[in-house]
Amino acid sequence: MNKKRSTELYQRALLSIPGGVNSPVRACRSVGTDPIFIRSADGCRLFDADGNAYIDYVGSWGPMILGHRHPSVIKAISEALEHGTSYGAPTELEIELAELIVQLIPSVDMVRMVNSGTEATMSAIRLARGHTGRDMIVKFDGCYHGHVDALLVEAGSGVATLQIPGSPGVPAAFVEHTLSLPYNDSATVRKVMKEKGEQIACIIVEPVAGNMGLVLPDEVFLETLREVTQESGALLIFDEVMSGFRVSLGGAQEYYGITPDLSCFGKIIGGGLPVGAYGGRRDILELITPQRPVYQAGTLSGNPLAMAAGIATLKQLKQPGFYKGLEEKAEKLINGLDSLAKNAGIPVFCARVGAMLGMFFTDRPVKCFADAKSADLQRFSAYYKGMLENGIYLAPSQFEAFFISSAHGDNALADTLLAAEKVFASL
Ligand code: HOZ
Repeated sequence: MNKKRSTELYQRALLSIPGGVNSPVRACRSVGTDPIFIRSADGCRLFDADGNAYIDYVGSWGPMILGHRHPSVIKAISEALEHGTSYGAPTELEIELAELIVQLIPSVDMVRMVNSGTEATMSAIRLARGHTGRDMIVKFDGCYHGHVDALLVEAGSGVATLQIPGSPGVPAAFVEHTLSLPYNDSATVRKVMKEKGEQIACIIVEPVAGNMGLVLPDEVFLETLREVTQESGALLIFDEVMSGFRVSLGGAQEYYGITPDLSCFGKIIGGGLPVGAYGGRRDILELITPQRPVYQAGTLSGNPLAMAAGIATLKQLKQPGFYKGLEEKAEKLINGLDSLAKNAGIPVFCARVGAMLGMFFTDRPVKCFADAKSADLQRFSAYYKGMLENGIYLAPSQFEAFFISSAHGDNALADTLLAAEKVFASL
């Protein structure tokens, strides 16, 4: 595979951008390769600067549930563009997207738009602290909620990929109110909440963990979180930046039947443009400025192009049968990968919920961060590189999920399984 142009671009990027990238995982360091530079995308395919084509299972890390350049999304952005790009003033588009989210997520009475998932979780934490008058927060090992200082403790995604414990630049005082507990460990959650529950402002969790690879909640974990927060007066925050509108139309909260107090969204609600949002109970959301004093603001929040892309995307997702079709593809792919790996004698642990998928190179079930970290990272690197050589674009880390879109057709799935069979045989 020719990578000449990508290599040149990477060398150039290294001179003006730290690490040559604007987000660390995409630098591909943990898998021992250099990043591929993308020139364009269409449907389920990416095309790089050297003209190579790939079947894409990153989907811009989640947003591209309709595939790239979906006609209705492109049309909506083009129409919004005719009017202007940013006003820093209210528009009808913001109301329309907020109304759609309120309509589709029953726990959300009101929603505030921001520009990224990080902003959403940071603002939701502040709101929970403002609402409860408490400082301490509980998160879970291996969950990643963006690069918020207080949430980088034992975090997943890039922090896990780079195998660093947290980050320099985060003062100890900023994390002294953060407790990080093992995911899916309901007994520890109960114990901690019994001892400290009255000091806890909130529990924040990825209801489907997608930043330590894909780790699903067990039958009682989310229920336990709901129960202990209700008992202690803490708020339950679901970080649905990844799972929202992906595992089902109503997100993980609908799929597992648990109602959080606050939810964070991002990725899909922006249809591929930069959007985040946090929402939930009206009595809590009304504490935000300018109504009441919990401060949060943003110049580009509610950007008209991003709102238009989000509205067009959510309208497509509402079409009858959309998720059924997507799940069928996802099921076919994960079952195929699982049996091909096993036939080749490669132990893997596969998981799927909706159109979110994961595969760990391990012979044991993965239920928490410690399990995820025991996966064979060298084997993952070899798999990643082999798949890329065979035209399959995966997230370059064992600690990330992978995504399928409605644009992944039968041929793309068959080609992916053919590539996987070849690569598994070589591992
Ligand atoms: N942290 C995101 C994935 N969980 C994005 C990584 C990237 O864009 O490089």
